[in-house]
Amino acid sequence: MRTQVAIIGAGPAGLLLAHLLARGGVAAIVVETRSQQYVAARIRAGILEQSSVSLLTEAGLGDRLHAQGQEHRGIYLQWPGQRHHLDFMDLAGRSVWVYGQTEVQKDLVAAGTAEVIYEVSGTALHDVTTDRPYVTFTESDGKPGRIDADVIAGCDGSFGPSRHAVPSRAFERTYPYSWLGILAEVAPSTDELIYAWHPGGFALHSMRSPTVSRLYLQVPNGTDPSAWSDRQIWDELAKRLGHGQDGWKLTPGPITGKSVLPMRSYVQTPMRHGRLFLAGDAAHIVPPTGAKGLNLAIRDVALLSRALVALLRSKDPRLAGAYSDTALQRVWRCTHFSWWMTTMLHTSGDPFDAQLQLSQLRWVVSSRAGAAGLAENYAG
Ligand code: RFL
Ligand code: PHB
Repeated sequence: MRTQVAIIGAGPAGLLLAHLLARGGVAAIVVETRSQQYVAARIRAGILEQSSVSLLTEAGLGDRLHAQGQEHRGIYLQWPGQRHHLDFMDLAGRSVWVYGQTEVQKDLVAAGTAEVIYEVSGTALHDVTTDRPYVTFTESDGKPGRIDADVIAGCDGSFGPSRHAVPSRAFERTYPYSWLGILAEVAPSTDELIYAWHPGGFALHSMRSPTVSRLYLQVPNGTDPSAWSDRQIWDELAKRLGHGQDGWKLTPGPITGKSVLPMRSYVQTPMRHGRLFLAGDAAHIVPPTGAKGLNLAIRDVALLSRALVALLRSKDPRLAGAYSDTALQRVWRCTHFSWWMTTMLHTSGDPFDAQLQLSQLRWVVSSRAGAAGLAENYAG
């Protein structure tokens, strides 16, 4: 097979890149190890920042988002005895939207613009420093496959082969805690997300729709999700989120999904090697506290699609040459913000750290500059 851009990975980065390239008149083929159903059902991110919503809307992918997504003006930040609302519209002139990654993925599949070969194995990249790179793989029926292209886009997440094909420097931070996340068939007990500092550990009340809640608890690394009964999870969430505080109640409901998510910051530089370009989780991972992972992936492919259209249609290499440096500026901003939110809100067991965190939280909610800094970063 021959195409202009061979894309590895049909997550949000890969499918959106194929969609934007098609709109720009550039052909692409995507290869993906998992099935279409598996990719569409993976429960991951839930918050889109304003710039992601604008980009998806301009790309013709905004109909369901605007009909079913929930626009939020801000978030609540809290610690025992205190809950404060940060109004992003007022502080930064921007809002955020609750719309699950699964929904973005469904919209991309429904658009039907991407040609995807699902359930491949043994994906390998070849000759990436030449003008004729190619990708080989084995199709689900055992037949060998090969895509010859002008460019390869590595959108294969943190476990894919693309990042290993870039001789690069990696910057990394691991954290001594994970998140236990649940999905529950119950109306959210809050109108906007609650980020809670608590001496027993961080908790987050998020949501997916008016009838589905998504909640998280800070837990030690290596926690087995089945070690927590549903009852224990709801009790711990109630404690950390302040059930009873000023009359607020957390309503429990049936838990339909439970998983543990490790926390990591990772940035690989550069994001390009010859004719191979990395985008999304293939190049960087952020801990989910700042809700940035999916938004960064969307931002990368917005830049990359413009660069590849210029390179392949107008033979103009300038944007492609600038891609890695331009993308990394925003990657590092989000890496810092995600690290800052994470270290401000997760307890380490050290009483000195706890006092610094509480002091910082008081400053963020009481200083317009502090609140605006958080709002500008969170809302994108
Ligand atoms: P994805 O979504 O991981 O997609 C990469 C795709 O590449 C495929 N792949 C291959 N295909 C072909 N050949 C190979 N050898 C391949 N190896 C892998 C994979 O099957 C997959 O389909 O990366 P992408 O597109 O860059 O999108 C990034 C986002 O998915 C990610 O940043 C966020 O979901 C991060 N994230 C979360 N972010 C949040 O803001 N809030 C969350 O609650 C949240 N939860 C999560 C998450 C990431 C998770 N992962 C990756 C472990 C929960 C999890 C479990
Ligand atoms: C989610 O809804 O999954 C979510 C929301 C905000 C975050 C992280 C995850 O910071």
